[in-house]
Amino acid sequence: MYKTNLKIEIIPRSLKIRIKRNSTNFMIFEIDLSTLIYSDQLIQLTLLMNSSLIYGLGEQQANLLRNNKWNKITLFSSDQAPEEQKNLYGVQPFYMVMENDGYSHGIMFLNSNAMEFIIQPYPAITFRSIGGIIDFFLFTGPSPPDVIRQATHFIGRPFMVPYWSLGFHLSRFGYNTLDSMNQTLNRNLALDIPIDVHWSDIDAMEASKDFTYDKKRFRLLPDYIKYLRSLGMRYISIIDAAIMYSPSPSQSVLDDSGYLPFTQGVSSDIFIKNAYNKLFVGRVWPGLTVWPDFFNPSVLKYWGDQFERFETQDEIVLDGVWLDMNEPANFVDGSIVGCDSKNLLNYPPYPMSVNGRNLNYRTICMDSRHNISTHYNLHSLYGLQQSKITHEAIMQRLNVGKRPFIITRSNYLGLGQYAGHWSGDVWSTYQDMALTIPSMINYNLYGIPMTGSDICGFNGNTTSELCTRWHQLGAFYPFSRNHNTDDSYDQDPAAFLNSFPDLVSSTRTIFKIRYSMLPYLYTLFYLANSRGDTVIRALFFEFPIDVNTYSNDKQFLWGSCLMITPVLDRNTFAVKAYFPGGFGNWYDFYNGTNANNLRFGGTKFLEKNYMVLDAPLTKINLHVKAGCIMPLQEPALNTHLSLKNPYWLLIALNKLGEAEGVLYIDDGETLDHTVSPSSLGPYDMLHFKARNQTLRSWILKFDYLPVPNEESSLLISNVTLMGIPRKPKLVQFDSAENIIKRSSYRLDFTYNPLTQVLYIDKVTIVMKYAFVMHWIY
Ligand code: MIG
Repeated sequence: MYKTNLKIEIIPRSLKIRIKRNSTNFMIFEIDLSTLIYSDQLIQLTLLMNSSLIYGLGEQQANLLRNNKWNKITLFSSDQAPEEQKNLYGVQPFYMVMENDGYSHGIMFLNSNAMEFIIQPYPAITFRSIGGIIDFFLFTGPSPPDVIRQATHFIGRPFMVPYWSLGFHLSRFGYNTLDSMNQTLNRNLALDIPIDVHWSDIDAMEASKDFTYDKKRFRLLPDYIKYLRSLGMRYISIIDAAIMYSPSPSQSVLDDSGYLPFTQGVSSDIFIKNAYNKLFVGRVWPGLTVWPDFFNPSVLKYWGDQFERFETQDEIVLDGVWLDMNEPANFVDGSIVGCDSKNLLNYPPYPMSVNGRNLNYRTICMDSRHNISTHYNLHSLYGLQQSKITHEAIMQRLNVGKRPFIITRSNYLGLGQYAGHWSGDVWSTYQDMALTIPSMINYNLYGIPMTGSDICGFNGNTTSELCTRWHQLGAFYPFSRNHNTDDSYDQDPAAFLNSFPDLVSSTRTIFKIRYSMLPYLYTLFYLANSRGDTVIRALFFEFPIDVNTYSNDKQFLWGSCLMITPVLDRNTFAVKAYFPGGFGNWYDFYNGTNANNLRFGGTKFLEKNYMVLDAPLTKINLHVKAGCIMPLQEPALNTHLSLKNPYWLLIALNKLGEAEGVLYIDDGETLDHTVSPSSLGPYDMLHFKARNQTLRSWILKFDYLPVPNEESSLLISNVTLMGIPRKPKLVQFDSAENIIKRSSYRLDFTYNPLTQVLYIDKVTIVMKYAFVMHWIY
């Protein structure tokens, strides 16, 4: 708590405490301690507030601005496909409040038991938990980005993603054979769809057992992984939390003929126990199962051993790990013989309802035992702890010196340090597609910017049109993966070639655009990792004094520079868009026209910064904010190839003729130097600034070149300036040290008077040296 920002008032002759913001006198909350409940298995606390603009509290499927009409939000990790008002896979007891004047604060309840938040129209919020202590934190901002920087400073900043993980991911449950997996990849590559990562699901395992692959149906998987790598691509496999229970006939720990992930877990004694100190046995995909206790100090070695054996003996070399079923999910309620009914852990005195069921529904009994406590206390931390152990095991044992890449379903505060999250089993519906936007925005508020949803939906069959729109939206998920359930039709882009070729062309186009924007996206991830910035932002985040933005969750931003306005409805070819800061504040990404001038193009102009934009089936609307310089790069079929291409600068001048931006570059995989002091990866940090008809670069740091000692391995080949009012007489390049020594020369350019865009597209600028460029009227 930044105490100096706050005033604490103790109301005389009462037990009321008021916390106010000094500068505005805004009451952040009032607690009446006489209403407090503080017992062993029930804690309750109410904060009276002065604003009902509440965001966060996950994981739920909901609109961005939380409904405050007695809205009861339960948090408890559950294997529950997204549905509104249900508690889902993750637990994020954090919310942000917009005050007045654009100020904001964040509140975090650091409690791991099953809990409820009740948002009331007073406004007020009641927090209830069935265990633990009251440990809550206030982050005073005052701007929304400040709140998140403070919160992630406290819970841990997001891990630095490998560059390749920002490419397109192709996956499905139910390839069933390596042939079909391979064919799916090849038919998409043949259509020039960029792909970086191919994933396999539990159907590639032998009888759904972790750390195995089916040696018949996926016999050549090790070779396939080599093939992917030869194309510059990567491979990721699912790992389920539960391990098959398979005691060997001899019952001897020296007998390693059985299923080693089980027998080794027994010999190192790392599985969760029941209340009688025997193995806790439930049932998941492989049949009877046990669960590793990721809180046991011996589990790190055990877990690392499994990955290492999979890699060295089976030659399954993973570039990343996909952690599923780690709520933990179970096909039966509790153990195979149920849960003991006569105890206060399985049946607590305050019977908190979890999606209308009791706590043990389809998970493990609350009285089961971990090394450090009962499952009752640790349930919602299981996915976090598994991610942390997986992160450490991979880093120490397999990818030494490289960034681990983990995507997990269950999660808790602080997860962002170790892993990203996908939103689970969304349905192939427009409704679910639309609600992936608030999901993604919220995970950025929780410090987990590497997030996204299954493109085209997981459950149910998608339609061609929905899937076209979903690829357009999904191209702007930080974690961009097409994934599908095993009993639905194929939904990879190439599957639509004959039935709906528009999907293929639209997807190709939009993913080329995504790939061209990866240097910008990667820089955002660097800023998230180094200082807690968000990657995906709601409009209100950047325009907090504009109340029109407060409930907008149909549009979103990449950083502060790119606004994305997807079509979220069927049979809809125009979309109403809000332009925060006014039309003049935004340029059309595709042709560079300032939105103020778009009315001349026949677009319907509405009042108050709203406009109806054309949105034909193959187009998603994108706008660049005036004042921004976005670093781009010529796209390619994957990031291994695109990283060899020259960079482009997209410059959107504001009314004063100014713009700026930064670019972060490194090798894309070395452990991040900002978080891990032990690694010293070299990187480049460039700052670009345009003003007074001059573009300048500053080299803040430059010690990385893709090809060592080869200066031409980092070049800018293209500069596009939006908002140039008339044709310049000449464009001149100056550089004290650039490749053409002490020279000043004229550059070729073209100018489009209709769009007012200046294209300088035949340059060769060596990024290593500062440069200056003038356009002269
Ligand atoms: O019981 O591994 O959310 O992405 O394809 C379902 C099969 C288990 C749920 C995951 C989904 C995955 C599926 N899994």
